[in-house]
Amino acid sequence: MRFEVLTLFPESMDRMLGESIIGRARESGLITVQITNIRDFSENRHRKVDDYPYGGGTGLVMTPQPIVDAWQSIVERLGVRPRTLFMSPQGAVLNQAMAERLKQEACLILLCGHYEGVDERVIEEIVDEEVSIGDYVLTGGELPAMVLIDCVSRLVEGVLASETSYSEESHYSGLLEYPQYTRPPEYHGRKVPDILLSGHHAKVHKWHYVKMLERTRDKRPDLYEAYEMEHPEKVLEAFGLLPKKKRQRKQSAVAAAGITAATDAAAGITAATDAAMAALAATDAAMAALAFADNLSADNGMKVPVDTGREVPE
Ligand code: 6GU
Repeated sequence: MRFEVLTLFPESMDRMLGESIIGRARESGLITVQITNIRDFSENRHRKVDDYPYGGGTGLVMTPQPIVDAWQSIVERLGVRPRTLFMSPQGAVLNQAMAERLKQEACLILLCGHYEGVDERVIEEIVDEEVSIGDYVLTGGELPAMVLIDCVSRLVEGVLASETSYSEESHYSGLLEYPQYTRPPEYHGRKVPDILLSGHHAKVHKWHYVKMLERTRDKRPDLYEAYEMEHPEKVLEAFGLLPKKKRQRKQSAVAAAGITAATDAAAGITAATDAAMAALAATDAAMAALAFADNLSADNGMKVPVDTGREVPE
């Protein structure tokens, strides 16, 4: 994959992108990052690239000529017109899904603005998409471009050590990562959880998954809610709240919905009123499931916060 960067600050970007995993990926040819200095294309005799804004106001605006000519030189060199992104706080915010989509491109041009912005006609003429990296304002698009290059490059096959390494982790699956430990087994009195030293792979795997769920629920309830909607059974199973297969088959769809609502409430996710409404539809099943949830979370030692003060309406 190829990244063509248009910037006024080529040196610092090149240095940062020469290190670590991305640096190695560039050396091995898995990715190419070529950086073009916009100033080199200025037709102004002082190599000026900015000017005062029409209509007044503070700050300077990048003029269109050097940017569009620099961009044109890339298009001519490549013989194609790559998708052109403008790094801007006005863009859609980069996330893992966007990174997956951008990975499909053979080449991306990343335009980094500076000062108070770029002349609007540049955006009209060459930009396909504006991309932000979050809801805050930075002084330029260089750091965001590096964030994007890092985030997309690590999805390119061969860039990470093993092919599975990104698919297993974090935002890829919609969950945060489980806590990691290395030697020593005890540090400043803090012990590595016994289960990780047990060598019991199935148990370790289950522990990892439960920790991912717990962490996501505690740190990023927004991500957790989305994950839970997509994989309700996996979540219930991991917390030991899924009834045995046989029993489940006998239950009607309504009763199953009641169980889901009740166990959600037991995990402290759904607002009590919502749960109560859902539970009303299948009170018996909900009561049974709550008792079941109570029992299990009491004896399996897992941290499922159970809302014991809650009343299930008759
Ligand atoms: Cl892409 N550019 C600037 N200047 N500020 C930002 C940003 C981009 N994303 C978040 N803040």
